[in-house]
Amino acid sequence: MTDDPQVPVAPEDETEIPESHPRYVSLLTRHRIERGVEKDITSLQGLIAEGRGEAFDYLLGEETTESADAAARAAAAHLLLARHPVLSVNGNVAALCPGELVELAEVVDADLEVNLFNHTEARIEAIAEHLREHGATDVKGLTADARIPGLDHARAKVDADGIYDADVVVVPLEDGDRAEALGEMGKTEIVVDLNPLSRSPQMAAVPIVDNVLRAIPNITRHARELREATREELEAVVEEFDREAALEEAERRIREGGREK
Ligand code: PTJ
Repeated sequence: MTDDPQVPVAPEDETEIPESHPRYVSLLTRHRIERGVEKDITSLQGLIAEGRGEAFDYLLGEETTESADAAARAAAAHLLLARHPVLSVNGNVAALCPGELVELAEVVDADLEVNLFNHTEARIEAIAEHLREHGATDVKGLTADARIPGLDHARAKVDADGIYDADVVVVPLEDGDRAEALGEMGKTEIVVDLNPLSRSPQMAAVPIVDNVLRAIPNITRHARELREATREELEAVVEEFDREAALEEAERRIREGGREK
């Protein structure tokens, strides 16, 4: 609920939400997810996932912490070092930050691949079209001619020349099973998830505990800064990142509130 009587609870257009509003991120997120459901991009379960994420974001102060920023920088370095980076797109991230995903893919030369938990052809098509409307030229996930070993649900379906072949995969709002299975395939996983205790960030080489709305553009910003760096410099950024410390810091912040130590 908005605490500003000037802001409609369900604005028709996101430009109706003033950026100065204390609940701006939350209102914008809800608006985009709601529109995502209407367009058959986001699943109904996506609404529940959003509510869960929002509670964690509230406790994190709705800002990118220092440790999440360090994780985003390590993610950018991994993506720039990768042979074949892929950004996995589900119904929530497609609704929340389609343009930002397309931009990141361009900057690090990654593929975009739609991969869904609640898998239907109609949703895959709707998400691919939505990404194209935001500037994507090639969207993978429609062929689904390979399978991630050890997974028995629809999320195992991937493109042979996409996620199956990738060495580095960005998996925002992932389910733990697939995160584990991708790890077992030897892929480097970059997970964006507001819950540091969730199995997917716990499995990830780089867990970014931040709202995707902030995390994706932040990875892009770091990638732009690091674009001219040498392989050695990028490897040093990867090496310096401490995943355990990042997870612990995020959990401490959520449990205790307040600023980072
Ligand atoms: O589009 P589909 O069919 O692939 O389904 C996508 C969802 C997200 C519905 C599906 O993967 C799912 O059910 O996910 P979970 O198990 O609910 O996990 C979602 C995780 O994302 C939770 O840990 C939330 O805290 C977190 N989360 C929610 N919103 C955000 C978020 N993390 C970062 N940014 C957010 N905006």
